[in-house]
Amino acid sequence: MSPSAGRRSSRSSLPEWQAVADHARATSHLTLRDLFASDPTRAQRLAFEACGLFVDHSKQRVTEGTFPLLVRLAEACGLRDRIDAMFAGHRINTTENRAVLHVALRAPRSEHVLVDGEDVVPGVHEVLARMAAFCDRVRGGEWLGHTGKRIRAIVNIGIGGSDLGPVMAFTALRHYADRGLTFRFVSNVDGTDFAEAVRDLDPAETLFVVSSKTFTTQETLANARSARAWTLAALRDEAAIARHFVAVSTNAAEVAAFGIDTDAMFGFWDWVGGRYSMDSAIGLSTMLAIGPERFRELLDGFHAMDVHFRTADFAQNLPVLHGLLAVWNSTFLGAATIAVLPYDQYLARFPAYLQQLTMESNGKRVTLDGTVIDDYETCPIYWGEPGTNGQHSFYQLIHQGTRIIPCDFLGFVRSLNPLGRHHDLLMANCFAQAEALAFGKTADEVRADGAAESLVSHKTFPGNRPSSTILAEVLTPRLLGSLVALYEHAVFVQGAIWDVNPFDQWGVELGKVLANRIVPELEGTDEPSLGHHDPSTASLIRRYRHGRR
Ligand code: G6Q
Repeated sequence: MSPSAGRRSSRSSLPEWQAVADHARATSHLTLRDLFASDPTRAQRLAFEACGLFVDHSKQRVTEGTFPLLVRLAEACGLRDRIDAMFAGHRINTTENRAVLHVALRAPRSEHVLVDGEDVVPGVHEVLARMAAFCDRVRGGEWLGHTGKRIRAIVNIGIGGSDLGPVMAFTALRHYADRGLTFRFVSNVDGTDFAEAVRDLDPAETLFVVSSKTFTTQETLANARSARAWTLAALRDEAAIARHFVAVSTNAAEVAAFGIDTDAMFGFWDWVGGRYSMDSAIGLSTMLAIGPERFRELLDGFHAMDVHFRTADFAQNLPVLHGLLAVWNSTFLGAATIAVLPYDQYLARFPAYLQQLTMESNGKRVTLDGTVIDDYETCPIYWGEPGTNGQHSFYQLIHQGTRIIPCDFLGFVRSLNPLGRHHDLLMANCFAQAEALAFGKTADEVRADGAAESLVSHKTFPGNRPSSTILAEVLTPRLLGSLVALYEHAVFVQGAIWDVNPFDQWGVELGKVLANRIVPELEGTDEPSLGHHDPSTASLIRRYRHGRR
Protein backbone atom coordinates (compact mmCIF):
# COMPACT_ATOMS: atom_id res chain seq x y z
CA MET A 1 0.00 0.00 0.00
CA SER A 2 1.42 3.41 -0.91
CA PRO A 3 2.16 5.76 1.98
CA SER A 4 -0.49 8.15 0.74
CA ALA A 5 -3.25 5.56 0.39
CA GLY A 6 -6.19 6.46 2.57
CA ARG A 7 -5.25 10.17 2.66
CA ARG A 8 -7.58 12.41 0.74
CA SER A 9 -6.63 15.64 -0.94
CA SER A 10 -7.57 18.50 1.31
CA ARG A 11 -8.59 20.72 -1.60
CA SER A 12 -12.02 19.24 -2.18
CA SER A 13 -12.90 19.54 1.50
CA LEU A 14 -12.36 23.30 1.51
CA PRO A 15 -15.68 25.13 1.98
CA GLU A 16 -14.68 27.39 -0.93
CA TRP A 17 -14.24 24.31 -3.15
CA GLN A 18 -17.66 23.01 -2.11
CA ALA A 19 -19.16 26.44 -2.80
CA VAL A 20 -17.85 26.32 -6.38
CA ALA A 21 -19.08 22.74 -6.80
CA ASP A 22 -22.55 23.69 -5.49
CA HIS A 23 -22.62 26.70 -7.77
CA ALA A 24 -21.73 24.53 -10.77
CA ARG A 25 -24.66 22.24 -9.99
CA ALA A 26 -27.06 25.08 -9.30
CA THR A 27 -26.28 26.87 -12.57
CA SER A 28 -25.95 23.84 -14.83
CA HIS A 29 -29.40 24.41 -16.38
CA LEU A 30 -28.54 27.95 -17.53
CA THR A 31 -27.59 28.42 -21.14
CA LEU A 32 -25.52 31.13 -22.76
CA ARG A 33 -28.70 32.24 -24.56
CA ASP A 34 -30.40 32.72 -21.16
CA LEU A 35 -27.39 34.41 -19.65
CA PHE A 36 -26.99 36.94 -22.47
CA ALA A 37 -30.75 37.56 -22.60
CA SER A 38 -30.95 38.31 -18.91
CA ASP A 39 -27.93 40.62 -18.73
CA PRO A 40 -27.39 43.19 -21.46
CA THR A 41 -24.09 44.26 -19.86
CA ARG A 42 -22.60 40.78 -19.88
CA ALA A 43 -20.27 41.34 -22.84
CA GLN A 44 -18.73 44.38 -21.14
CA ARG A 45 -18.76 42.94 -17.63
CA LEU A 46 -16.89 39.79 -18.57
CA ALA A 47 -14.28 41.40 -20.80
CA PHE A 48 -10.87 42.20 -19.37
CA GLU A 49 -7.87 44.02 -20.74
CA ALA A 50 -4.17 44.28 -19.92
CA CYS A 51 -0.82 44.34 -21.71
CA GLY A 52 -2.45 44.85 -25.11
CA LEU A 53 -4.69 41.79 -24.76
CA PHE A 54 -8.47 42.15 -24.78
CA VAL A 55 -9.97 38.99 -23.32
CA ASP A 56 -13.67 38.30 -23.69
CA HIS A 57 -14.87 35.60 -21.29
CA SER A 58 -18.55 36.42 -21.73
CA LYS A 59 -19.17 33.30 -23.83
CA GLN A 60 -18.00 31.07 -20.98
CA ARG A 61 -20.61 29.25 -18.93
CA VAL A 62 -20.27 31.57 -15.98
CA THR A 63 -22.81 33.68 -14.14
CA GLU A 64 -22.25 36.84 -12.18
CA GLY A 65 -21.42 34.72 -9.16
CA THR A 66 -18.87 32.40 -10.76
CA PHE A 67 -15.69 34.48 -10.82
CA PRO A 68 -16.14 35.76 -7.24
CA LEU A 69 -16.50 32.17 -6.01
CA LEU A 70 -13.47 31.04 -8.02
CA VAL A 71 -11.44 33.97 -6.73
CA ARG A 72 -12.38 33.01 -3.17
CA LEU A 73 -11.24 29.47 -3.91
CA ALA A 74 -7.95 30.82 -5.24
CA GLU A 75 -7.46 32.81 -2.05
CA ALA A 76 -8.29 29.78 0.09
CA CYS A 77 -5.72 27.77 -1.89
CA GLY A 78 -3.06 30.31 -0.97
CA LEU A 79 -2.55 31.65 -4.49
CA ARG A 80 -1.32 35.04 -3.25
CA ASP A 81 1.38 33.43 -1.09
CA ARG A 82 2.39 31.13 -3.92
CA ILE A 83 2.79 34.03 -6.33
CA ASP A 84 4.85 35.94 -3.79
CA ALA A 85 6.98 32.89 -3.09
CA MET A 86 7.75 32.42 -6.79
CA PHE A 87 8.75 36.05 -7.32
CA ALA A 88 10.79 35.98 -4.10
CA GLY A 89 12.91 33.11 -5.41
CA HIS A 90 11.73 30.51 -2.89
CA ARG A 91 12.29 26.88 -3.79
CA ILE A 92 8.70 26.28 -4.81
CA ASN A 93 9.66 23.37 -7.09
CA THR A 94 9.76 21.22 -4.00
CA THR A 95 10.33 17.82 -5.58
CA GLU A 96 13.48 19.10 -7.28
CA ASN A 97 14.34 21.58 -4.52
CA ARG A 98 14.64 24.46 -6.97
CA ALA A 99 13.53 28.04 -7.23
CA VAL A 100 11.31 28.85 -10.22
CA LEU A 101 12.39 32.13 -11.68
CA HIS A 102 11.59 32.46 -15.36
CA VAL A 103 10.22 35.85 -14.29
CA ALA A 104 13.82 36.92 -13.52
CA LEU A 105 14.77 36.27 -17.16
CA ARG A 106 12.74 39.27 -18.23
CA ALA A 107 13.32 41.50 -15.24
CA PRO A 108 14.75 44.90 -16.11
CA ARG A 109 18.31 45.65 -15.01
CA SER A 110 17.03 47.80 -12.15
CA GLU A 111 15.21 44.91 -10.44
CA HIS A 112 16.64 42.56 -7.84
CA VAL A 113 15.64 38.93 -7.59
CA LEU A 114 17.38 36.96 -4.88
CA VAL A 115 18.08 33.25 -4.86
CA ASP A 116 19.81 32.14 -1.66
CA GLY A 117 20.76 35.76 -1.01
CA GLU A 118 22.28 36.28 -4.45
CA ASP A 119 20.79 38.71 -6.97
CA VAL A 120 20.36 36.79 -10.23
CA VAL A 121 19.40 39.78 -12.41
CA PRO A 122 22.98 40.95 -13.22
CA GLY A 123 23.83 37.44 -14.44
CA VAL A 124 20.73 37.40 -16.65
CA HIS A 125 21.74 40.67 -18.27
CA GLU A 126 25.32 39.56 -18.69
CA VAL A 127 24.18 36.55 -20.73
CA LEU A 128 21.74 38.71 -22.70
CA ALA A 129 24.58 41.08 -23.56
CA ARG A 130 26.80 38.19 -24.72
CA MET A 131 23.94 36.79 -26.78
CA ALA A 132 23.33 40.22 -28.34
CA ALA A 133 27.00 40.67 -29.24
CA PHE A 134 27.10 37.22 -30.81
CA CYS A 135 23.85 37.73 -32.72
CA ASP A 136 25.05 41.07 -34.06
CA ARG A 137 28.23 39.42 -35.34
CA VAL A 138 26.35 36.61 -37.07
CA ARG A 139 23.63 38.87 -38.47
CA GLY A 140 26.18 41.47 -39.52
CA GLY A 141 28.30 38.93 -41.39
CA GLU A 142 31.24 39.36 -39.04
CA TRP A 143 31.11 35.83 -37.63
CA LEU A 144 32.23 33.73 -40.56
CA GLY A 145 32.26 30.02 -41.17
CA HIS A 146 35.47 28.01 -41.23
CA THR A 147 36.10 28.64 -44.93
CA GLY A 148 35.41 32.36 -44.62
CA LYS A 149 31.84 32.18 -45.91
CA ARG A 150 29.07 34.13 -44.25
CA ILE A 151 26.61 32.17 -42.06
CA ARG A 152 23.34 31.77 -43.97
CA ALA A 153 21.60 29.00 -42.04
CA ILE A 154 20.98 28.45 -38.34
CA VAL A 155 19.94 25.01 -37.10
CA ASN A 156 18.67 24.78 -33.54
CA ILE A 157 19.14 21.29 -32.15
CA GLY A 158 17.11 20.63 -29.00
CA ILE A 159 13.97 18.88 -27.83
CA GLY A 160 11.03 19.56 -25.52
CA GLY A 161 11.54 22.87 -23.78
CA SER A 162 14.73 23.39 -25.78
CA ASP A 163 12.80 23.18 -29.05
CA LEU A 164 9.12 24.02 -28.71
CA GLY A 165 9.64 27.58 -27.45
CA PRO A 166 12.30 28.41 -30.07
CA VAL A 167 10.32 26.94 -32.96
CA MET A 168 7.07 28.56 -31.80
CA ALA A 169 8.75 31.95 -31.34
CA PHE A 170 10.54 31.78 -34.68
CA THR A 171 7.31 30.88 -36.46
CA ALA A 172 5.37 33.56 -34.61
CA LEU A 173 7.92 36.30 -35.25
CA ARG A 174 8.97 35.35 -38.74
CA HIS A 175 7.64 38.66 -40.02
CA TYR A 176 10.40 40.38 -38.01
CA ALA A 177 13.14 37.89 -38.93
CA ASP A 178 16.23 38.51 -41.04
CA ARG A 179 15.13 36.95 -44.33
CA GLY A 180 18.73 36.46 -45.38
CA LEU A 181 19.04 33.69 -42.81
CA THR A 182 17.41 30.27 -43.03
CA PHE A 183 16.24 28.71 -39.75
CA ARG A 184 15.69 25.03 -39.12
CA PHE A 185 14.77 23.18 -35.93
CA VAL A 186 15.81 19.59 -35.33
CA SER A 187 14.33 17.79 -32.35
CA ASN A 188 13.31 14.22 -33.13
CA VAL A 189 15.85 11.42 -32.74
CA ASP A 190 14.36 10.06 -35.96
CA GLY A 191 17.22 10.62 -38.41
CA THR A 192 14.71 11.91 -40.93
CA ASP A 193 14.38 15.11 -38.93
CA PHE A 194 18.08 15.90 -39.22
CA ALA A 195 18.45 14.63 -42.77
CA GLU A 196 15.56 16.72 -44.10
CA ALA A 197 16.61 19.80 -42.12
CA VAL A 198 20.11 19.94 -43.63
CA ARG A 199 19.42 18.42 -47.05
CA ASP A 200 19.67 21.72 -48.91
CA LEU A 201 22.13 23.49 -46.59
CA ASP A 202 25.80 24.20 -47.21
CA PRO A 203 27.92 23.09 -44.22
CA ALA A 204 30.31 26.00 -44.85
CA GLU A 205 27.42 28.44 -44.23
CA THR A 206 25.60 26.60 -41.43
CA LEU A 207 25.72 27.32 -37.72
CA PHE A 208 24.37 24.78 -35.25
CA VAL A 209 22.95 25.97 -31.93
CA VAL A 210 22.94 22.95 -29.66
CA SER A 211 20.34 23.76 -27.02
CA SER A 212 20.17 21.52 -24.00
CA LYS A 213 19.85 22.49 -20.37
CA THR A 214 21.45 19.26 -19.18
CA PHE A 215 23.49 18.46 -22.29
CA THR A 216 22.80 14.81 -21.61
CA THR A 217 19.55 14.43 -23.54
CA GLN A 218 19.73 11.36 -25.78
CA GLU A 219 17.90 12.84 -28.77
CA THR A 220 19.77 16.13 -28.75
CA LEU A 221 23.19 14.54 -28.39
CA ALA A 222 22.45 12.07 -31.18
CA ASN A 223 21.45 14.95 -33.47
CA ALA A 224 24.42 17.07 -32.37
CA ARG A 225 26.80 14.19 -33.13
CA SER A 226 25.28 13.77 -36.58
CA ALA A 227 25.59 17.52 -37.14
CA ARG A 228 29.24 17.31 -36.15
CA ALA A 229 29.85 14.43 -38.54
CA TRP A 230 27.96 16.24 -41.35
CA THR A 231 30.07 19.35 -40.82
CA LEU A 232 33.38 17.49 -40.64
CA ALA A 233 32.57 15.36 -43.68
CA ALA A 234 32.42 18.56 -45.71
CA LEU A 235 34.93 20.84 -44.03
CA ARG A 236 37.48 18.15 -43.08
CA ASP A 237 39.01 20.03 -40.18
CA GLU A 238 38.27 19.73 -36.43
CA ALA A 239 38.92 23.45 -36.13
CA ALA A 240 35.70 24.01 -38.09
CA ILE A 241 33.62 22.98 -35.05
CA ALA A 242 34.49 26.21 -33.27
CA ARG A 243 33.03 28.29 -36.15
CA HIS A 244 29.94 26.17 -36.76
CA PHE A 245 28.78 25.12 -33.28
CA VAL A 246 27.61 27.06 -30.26
CA ALA A 247 25.89 25.65 -27.20
CA VAL A 248 23.13 26.80 -24.90
CA SER A 249 23.29 24.92 -21.64
CA THR A 250 23.73 24.92 -17.88
CA ASN A 251 26.32 22.14 -18.10
CA ALA A 252 29.73 23.54 -19.09
CA ALA A 253 31.54 20.24 -18.44
CA GLU A 254 29.37 18.27 -20.89
CA VAL A 255 29.53 21.06 -23.47
CA ALA A 256 33.33 20.96 -23.31
CA ALA A 257 33.31 17.15 -23.42
CA PHE A 258 31.25 17.32 -26.61
CA GLY A 259 33.93 19.52 -28.16
CA ILE A 260 32.31 22.94 -28.07
CA ASP A 261 34.48 25.63 -26.52
CA THR A 262 32.76 27.03 -23.43
CA ASP A 263 33.52 30.51 -24.80
CA ALA A 264 30.88 29.64 -27.37
CA MET A 265 28.41 28.59 -24.69
CA PHE A 266 25.50 30.68 -23.46
CA GLY A 267 24.44 29.70 -19.99
CA PHE A 268 21.33 29.69 -17.90
CA TRP A 269 20.40 28.34 -14.52
CA ASP A 270 18.72 25.44 -12.74
CA TRP A 271 15.87 27.76 -11.74
CA VAL A 272 14.74 27.94 -15.39
CA GLY A 273 12.49 25.02 -16.25
CA GLY A 274 12.77 23.69 -19.83
CA ARG A 275 9.23 24.64 -20.81
CA TYR A 276 9.69 28.07 -19.24
CA SER A 277 12.99 28.77 -21.00
CA MET A 278 12.21 30.38 -24.36
CA ASP A 279 13.22 33.77 -22.94
CA SER A 280 16.55 32.49 -21.57
CA ALA A 281 19.60 31.74 -23.73
CA ILE A 282 17.42 28.96 -25.17
CA GLY A 283 15.97 31.87 -27.17
CA LEU A 284 19.30 32.35 -28.96
CA SER A 285 17.81 31.22 -32.28
CA THR A 286 14.94 33.68 -31.74
CA MET A 287 17.43 36.49 -31.13
CA LEU A 288 19.44 35.46 -34.19
CA ALA A 289 16.24 35.70 -36.22
CA ILE A 290 14.76 38.95 -34.95
CA GLY A 291 17.81 40.71 -33.50
CA PRO A 292 18.60 41.83 -29.96
CA GLU A 293 16.29 44.87 -29.93
CA ARG A 294 13.21 42.92 -30.91
CA PHE A 295 14.21 40.21 -28.45
CA ARG A 296 14.26 42.89 -25.73
CA GLU A 297 10.73 43.87 -26.79
CA LEU A 298 9.70 40.24 -26.41
CA LEU A 299 11.13 40.20 -22.88
CA ASP A 300 9.39 43.50 -22.10
CA GLY A 301 6.09 41.94 -23.11
CA PHE A 302 6.70 39.01 -20.77
CA HIS A 303 7.66 41.40 -18.00
CA ALA A 304 4.56 43.56 -18.45
CA MET A 305 2.39 40.48 -17.88
CA ASP A 306 4.55 39.45 -14.89
CA VAL A 307 3.89 42.83 -13.28
CA HIS A 308 0.18 42.58 -14.04
CA PHE A 309 0.01 39.05 -12.63
CA ARG A 310 1.84 40.04 -9.50
CA THR A 311 -0.03 43.26 -8.78
CA ALA A 312 -3.52 43.25 -10.32
CA ASP A 313 -6.50 42.40 -8.23
CA PHE A 314 -7.46 38.75 -8.77
CA ALA A 315 -10.88 39.83 -10.03
CA GLN A 316 -9.24 41.73 -12.91
CA ASN A 317 -6.11 39.64 -13.28
CA LEU A 318 -5.84 38.06 -16.74
CA PRO A 319 -3.75 35.00 -15.85
CA VAL A 320 -5.70 34.41 -12.64
CA LEU A 321 -9.04 34.50 -14.47
CA HIS A 322 -7.69 32.38 -17.34
CA GLY A 323 -6.34 29.77 -14.97
CA LEU A 324 -9.50 29.72 -12.89
CA LEU A 325 -11.65 29.27 -16.00
CA ALA A 326 -9.63 26.23 -17.01
CA VAL A 327 -10.22 24.80 -13.52
CA TRP A 328 -13.92 25.68 -13.72
CA ASN A 329 -14.34 24.04 -17.12
CA SER A 330 -12.32 20.92 -16.47
CA THR A 331 -12.68 20.17 -12.78
CA PHE A 332 -16.16 21.53 -12.10
CA LEU A 333 -17.94 21.27 -15.47
CA GLY A 334 -16.19 18.08 -16.56
CA ALA A 335 -14.58 19.22 -19.82
CA ALA A 336 -11.74 16.82 -20.65
CA THR A 337 -10.02 19.04 -23.20
CA ILE A 338 -9.46 22.67 -24.12
CA ALA A 339 -8.89 23.72 -27.73
CA VAL A 340 -6.60 26.63 -28.53
CA LEU A 341 -7.46 28.05 -31.94
CA PRO A 342 -5.25 30.85 -33.23
CA TYR A 343 -6.66 32.83 -36.15
CA ASP A 344 -3.18 33.79 -37.23
CA GLN A 345 -0.92 31.64 -39.35
CA TYR A 346 2.14 32.92 -37.50
CA LEU A 347 0.79 31.23 -34.35
CA ALA A 348 0.64 27.85 -36.07
CA ARG A 349 2.96 26.27 -33.49
CA PHE A 350 1.38 27.97 -30.51
CA PRO A 351 -0.94 25.03 -29.68
CA ALA A 352 2.02 22.62 -29.77
CA TYR A 353 3.96 24.92 -27.47
CA LEU A 354 0.99 25.15 -25.11
CA GLN A 355 0.59 21.38 -25.04
CA GLN A 356 3.90 21.10 -23.27
CA LEU A 357 3.47 24.18 -21.12
CA THR A 358 0.10 23.06 -19.80
CA MET A 359 0.22 19.28 -19.78
CA GLU A 360 3.82 18.71 -18.73
CA SER A 361 3.24 21.24 -15.97
CA ASN A 362 -0.10 20.15 -14.57
CA GLY A 363 -0.56 16.62 -15.89
CA LYS A 364 -0.11 15.33 -12.35
CA ARG A 365 -2.01 12.96 -10.08
CA VAL A 366 -0.49 13.71 -6.71
CA THR A 367 -0.52 16.86 -4.61
CA LEU A 368 2.59 18.68 -3.43
CA ASP A 369 2.74 16.47 -0.34
CA GLY A 370 2.42 13.30 -2.42
CA THR A 371 -1.25 12.54 -1.75
CA VAL A 372 -2.93 10.74 -4.64
CA ILE A 373 -5.74 12.85 -6.11
CA ASP A 374 -8.78 10.66 -6.56
CA ASP A 375 -11.63 13.10 -6.03
CA TYR A 376 -11.14 15.67 -8.80
CA GLU A 377 -9.69 15.96 -12.28
CA THR A 378 -6.52 17.99 -12.87
CA CYS A 379 -5.11 19.22 -16.17
CA PRO A 380 -7.31 18.93 -19.25
CA ILE A 381 -5.87 17.99 -22.63
CA TYR A 382 -4.80 21.05 -24.61
CA TRP A 383 -4.74 20.87 -28.37
CA GLY A 384 -5.50 22.95 -31.43
CA GLU A 385 -4.75 24.09 -34.93
CA PRO A 386 -4.82 27.45 -36.62
CA GLY A 387 -8.19 28.67 -37.86
CA THR A 388 -9.65 28.44 -40.42
CA ASN A 389 -8.10 25.05 -41.20
CA GLY A 390 -9.61 23.46 -38.10
CA GLN A 391 -13.08 24.55 -39.23
CA HIS A 392 -12.84 22.19 -42.19
CA SER A 393 -11.66 19.39 -39.97
CA PHE A 394 -12.53 18.85 -36.30
CA TYR A 395 -14.87 21.78 -35.54
CA GLN A 396 -17.78 19.48 -36.43
CA LEU A 397 -17.20 17.69 -33.14
CA ILE A 398 -16.91 20.94 -31.20
CA HIS A 399 -20.26 22.14 -32.58
CA GLN A 400 -22.32 18.96 -32.57
CA GLY A 401 -20.38 16.21 -30.80
CA THR A 402 -21.41 14.78 -27.45
CA ARG A 403 -18.49 16.35 -25.58
CA ILE A 404 -18.10 19.92 -24.42
CA ILE A 405 -14.81 21.42 -25.58
CA PRO A 406 -14.09 24.91 -24.27
CA CYS A 407 -12.13 26.93 -26.81
CA ASP A 408 -9.66 29.80 -26.68
CA PHE A 409 -9.90 31.82 -29.88
CA LEU A 410 -6.93 34.09 -30.60
CA GLY A 411 -6.96 36.82 -33.23
CA PHE A 412 -5.62 40.21 -34.25
CA VAL A 413 -7.25 43.39 -35.48
CA ARG A 414 -4.51 44.00 -38.03
CA SER A 415 -2.72 41.55 -40.26
CA LEU A 416 1.02 41.67 -40.80
CA ASN A 417 0.31 40.66 -44.39
CA PRO A 418 -2.64 42.76 -45.51
CA LEU A 419 -3.85 41.14 -48.69
CA GLY A 420 -7.17 42.10 -50.20
CA ARG A 421 -10.06 40.87 -48.06
CA HIS A 422 -8.13 38.04 -46.44
CA HIS A 423 -7.95 39.42 -42.94
CA ASP A 424 -11.63 40.37 -42.76
CA LEU A 425 -12.55 36.91 -43.98
CA LEU A 426 -10.26 35.33 -41.40
CA MET A 427 -11.60 37.31 -38.47
CA ALA A 428 -15.21 36.98 -39.61
CA ASN A 429 -14.69 33.25 -39.30
CA CYS A 430 -13.15 33.61 -35.86
CA PHE A 431 -16.04 35.66 -34.49
CA ALA A 432 -18.61 33.49 -36.24
CA GLN A 433 -17.31 30.27 -34.74
CA ALA A 434 -17.49 31.59 -31.19
CA GLU A 435 -20.98 32.93 -31.87
CA ALA A 436 -22.20 29.67 -33.38
CA LEU A 437 -20.76 27.67 -30.51
CA ALA A 438 -22.39 29.85 -27.88
CA PHE A 439 -25.82 30.35 -29.38
CA GLY A 440 -26.23 27.43 -31.76
CA LYS A 441 -29.31 27.05 -33.90
CA THR A 442 -32.54 25.67 -32.48
CA ALA A 443 -34.76 23.10 -34.14
CA ASP A 444 -37.36 25.81 -34.74
CA GLU A 445 -34.80 28.01 -36.44
CA VAL A 446 -33.79 25.08 -38.63
CA ARG A 447 -37.45 24.44 -39.52
CA ALA A 448 -37.94 28.11 -40.28
CA ASP A 449 -35.17 27.73 -42.88
CA GLY A 450 -37.37 25.13 -44.57
CA ALA A 451 -35.37 22.04 -43.63
CA ALA A 452 -36.99 18.66 -44.20
CA GLU A 453 -38.28 17.29 -40.88
CA SER A 454 -36.00 14.25 -41.17
CA LEU A 455 -33.00 16.57 -41.19
CA VAL A 456 -34.01 18.93 -38.41
CA SER A 457 -32.09 17.21 -35.63
CA HIS A 458 -29.04 16.82 -37.89
CA LYS A 459 -29.03 20.52 -38.65
CA THR A 460 -29.66 21.68 -35.10
CA PHE A 461 -26.76 23.20 -33.19
CA PRO A 462 -27.22 22.80 -29.43
CA GLY A 463 -25.06 25.86 -28.63
CA ASN A 464 -24.08 26.62 -25.05
CA ARG A 465 -20.52 25.64 -25.91
CA PRO A 466 -18.09 27.85 -24.05
CA SER A 467 -15.23 29.88 -25.44
CA SER A 468 -13.02 32.84 -24.68
CA THR A 469 -11.74 35.21 -27.34
CA ILE A 470 -8.39 36.95 -27.03
CA LEU A 471 -8.10 39.89 -29.38
CA ALA A 472 -5.02 42.06 -29.78
CA GLU A 473 -4.09 44.78 -32.20
CA VAL A 474 -1.23 43.18 -34.11
CA LEU A 475 1.30 40.41 -33.50
CA THR A 476 4.54 41.99 -32.25
CA PRO A 477 7.40 40.52 -30.21
CA ARG A 478 6.09 42.40 -27.18
CA LEU A 479 2.59 41.07 -27.66
CA LEU A 480 3.88 37.52 -28.04
CA GLY A 481 5.76 37.86 -24.76
CA SER A 482 2.64 38.99 -22.95
CA LEU A 483 0.56 36.23 -24.53
CA VAL A 484 3.00 33.48 -23.52
CA ALA A 485 3.30 34.90 -20.01
CA LEU A 486 -0.50 34.94 -19.75
CA TYR A 487 -0.55 31.19 -20.30
CA GLU A 488 2.55 30.54 -18.15
CA HIS A 489 0.91 32.24 -15.19
CA ALA A 490 -2.50 30.71 -15.90
CA VAL A 491 -0.80 27.32 -15.63
CA PHE A 492 0.68 28.42 -12.30
CA VAL A 493 -2.79 29.38 -11.06
CA GLN A 494 -4.20 26.01 -12.07
CA GLY A 495 -1.38 24.24 -10.26
CA ALA A 496 -2.15 26.21 -7.10
CA ILE A 497 -5.82 25.21 -7.17
CA TRP A 498 -5.13 21.56 -7.94
CA ASP A 499 -2.29 21.62 -5.42
CA VAL A 500 0.18 20.04 -7.83
CA ASN A 501 3.77 20.98 -8.67
CA PRO A 502 3.72 22.56 -12.16
CA PHE A 503 7.51 22.59 -12.34
CA ASP A 504 8.61 18.96 -12.24
CA GLN A 505 8.02 16.23 -14.87
CA TRP A 506 8.72 12.86 -13.27
CA GLY A 507 6.31 11.26 -15.71
CA VAL A 508 8.84 11.46 -18.52
CA GLU A 509 11.48 9.42 -16.71
CA LEU A 510 10.30 5.80 -16.86
CA GLY A 511 10.14 5.67 -20.65
CA LYS A 512 13.67 7.12 -20.90
CA VAL A 513 15.06 4.42 -18.57
CA LEU A 514 13.33 1.61 -20.42
CA ALA A 515 14.47 2.97 -23.81
CA ASN A 516 18.07 3.00 -22.64
CA ARG A 517 17.68 -0.64 -21.61
CA ILE A 518 16.19 -1.58 -24.98
CA VAL A 519 18.81 0.18 -27.15
CA PRO A 520 21.50 -2.55 -26.69
CA GLU A 521 18.83 -5.21 -27.17
CA LEU A 522 18.11 -3.76 -30.62
CA GLU A 523 21.71 -3.10 -31.58
CA GLY A 524 23.62 -6.07 -30.12
CA THR A 525 24.72 -9.01 -32.25
CA ASP A 526 24.06 -11.71 -29.61
CA GLU A 527 20.46 -12.76 -29.18
CA PRO A 528 19.41 -10.86 -26.02
CA SER A 529 17.57 -12.54 -23.19
CA LEU A 530 14.28 -10.69 -23.14
CA GLY A 531 12.88 -12.44 -20.11
CA HIS A 532 12.65 -9.21 -18.19
CA HIS A 533 10.19 -7.74 -20.70
CA ASP A 534 6.50 -8.49 -20.91
CA PRO A 535 5.63 -10.89 -23.77
CA SER A 536 4.28 -8.12 -26.00
CA THR A 537 7.42 -5.95 -25.77
CA ALA A 538 9.72 -8.98 -26.12
CA SER A 539 7.88 -10.06 -29.25
CA LEU A 540 8.12 -6.56 -30.79
CA ILE A 541 11.86 -6.45 -30.08
CA ARG A 542 12.37 -9.90 -31.64
CA ARG A 543 10.38 -8.93 -34.72
CA TYR A 544 12.35 -5.68 -35.09
CA ARG A 545 15.71 -7.47 -34.76
CA HIS A 546 14.63 -10.08 -37.25
CA GLY A 547 13.44 -7.48 -39.78
CA ARG A 548 16.58 -5.42 -39.34
CA ARG A 549 18.79 -8.36 -40.21
C1 G6Q B 1 10.69 20.79 -19.93
C2 G6Q B 1 11.29 19.49 -19.77
C3 G6Q B 1 11.81 18.89 -21.05
C4 G6Q B 1 13.20 19.35 -21.45
C5 G6Q B 1 13.75 18.40 -22.51
C6 G6Q B 1 15.10 18.81 -23.02
O1 G6Q B 1 10.22 21.44 -19.03
O2 G6Q B 1 12.20 19.51 -18.76
O3 G6Q B 1 10.95 19.07 -22.13
O4 G6Q B 1 13.16 20.66 -21.89
O5 G6Q B 1 13.79 17.12 -22.02
O6 G6Q B 1 16.01 18.82 -21.97
P1 G6Q B 1 17.44 19.43 -22.15
O7 G6Q B 1 17.28 20.90 -22.41
O8 G6Q B 1 18.16 19.17 -20.87
O9 G6Q B 1 18.07 18.75 -23.33
